[in-house]
Amino acid sequence: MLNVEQIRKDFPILERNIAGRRLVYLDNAATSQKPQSVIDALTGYYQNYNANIHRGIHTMAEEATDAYESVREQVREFIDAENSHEVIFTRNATEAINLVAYSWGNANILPGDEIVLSAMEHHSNLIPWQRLATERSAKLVFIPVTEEGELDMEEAKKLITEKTKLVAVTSMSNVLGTITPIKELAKLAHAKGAIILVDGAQGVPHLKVSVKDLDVDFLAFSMHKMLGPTGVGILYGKTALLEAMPPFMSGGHMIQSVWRDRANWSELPWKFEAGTSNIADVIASGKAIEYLTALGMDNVRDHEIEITTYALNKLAELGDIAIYGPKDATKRGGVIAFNVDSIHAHDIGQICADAAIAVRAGHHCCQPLMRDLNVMGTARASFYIYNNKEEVDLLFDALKEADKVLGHVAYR
Ligand code: C6P
Repeated sequence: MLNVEQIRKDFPILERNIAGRRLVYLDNAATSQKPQSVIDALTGYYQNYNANIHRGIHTMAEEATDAYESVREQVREFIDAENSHEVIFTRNATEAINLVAYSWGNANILPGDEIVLSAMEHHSNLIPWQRLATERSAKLVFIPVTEEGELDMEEAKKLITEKTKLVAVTSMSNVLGTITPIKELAKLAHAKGAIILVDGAQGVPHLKVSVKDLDVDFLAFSMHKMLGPTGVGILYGKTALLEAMPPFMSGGHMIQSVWRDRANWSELPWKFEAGTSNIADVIASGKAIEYLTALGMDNVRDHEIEITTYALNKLAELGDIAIYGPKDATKRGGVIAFNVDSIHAHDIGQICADAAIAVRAGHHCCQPLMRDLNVMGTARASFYIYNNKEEVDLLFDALKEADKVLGHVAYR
């Protein structure tokens, strides 16, 4: 189990007061806070060895290159990939998914092909496929979500067919919290000759991941949701797929030789990293991985189950609350989307903000799922390694207040 009180000391922002109250940060699904080691790595790079990478041969250029490339190896180890050249640095998970949609998608999706998604995808794992499907006259197919908020695997078995070229699914919903059975989906996809891309933006920060064990073809995630800085996404891809794909962006650094009328490409992973990389943020991301590795991802998950179970039970005491997603915390991550009576989600967000509690309110970039749930939006609390039960109690108190002030009268 995690020593949450000890962990909290590593996150200076948690000392912050807002309008005289201690900050309660429950918006971790949007972005996590950063430990001091990550902040120090950022300033350390700029203070001591700021230089461009892969180009210079001076000392600082070599130091920066070594630091940057060593994070690639850390990421490889963290997700248990075969080779570090299968790890591509992008700006965020969204860009990683777009890279696959443009580069692999345009080369492989033909008219009539089917791309299978789930009904709970974030827009980042929906719109790139919508655009590809429109351009290539392909079809999008959606695996539904059951009443219990789980992915309907019986339907998945029927919907993944010989026509399927790609299954692209989230490993954890940023609204329902639902954890999807990726290993099973990978087997279903491969049995039909399709490949699988996993949107790990929510899953990777919270669950132990082995791309080898899951046998996924692509995995996309963002470091900023797992203690790292913004501006760093990861695309993992199997070597054979990445080697066969044309570059996504082109320009400096991704080439081997250039003539006036043509060029050929660098080897992996640099073929996909055109231009100057986000050096400082990648280097600081290494400290985030170090931090999570030291805690142990099994412990991170155990803490999440404990605090989510507590929160689900506590919030249910309100009575007037609708909580979306699986009831059992072992089937979901620490993301709780909810509505209280008929109070608008933004009003809940505001009342929480007045109590220095940061939650998110809105459609969470999942408008199709909101339509399925028949709501305009929800409020959402999301937890991470530094959240404790007292913070859940403070959220409960704020919601009770919202219900007292606005419940029963709001929007009726
Ligand atoms: N969800 C949330 O508050 P980027 O922005 O590229 O780092 O991550 C996109 C993304 C992709 N998939 C899922 C499942 C996600 O949850 C997100 C980001 C944030 O829920 C911001 S909208």
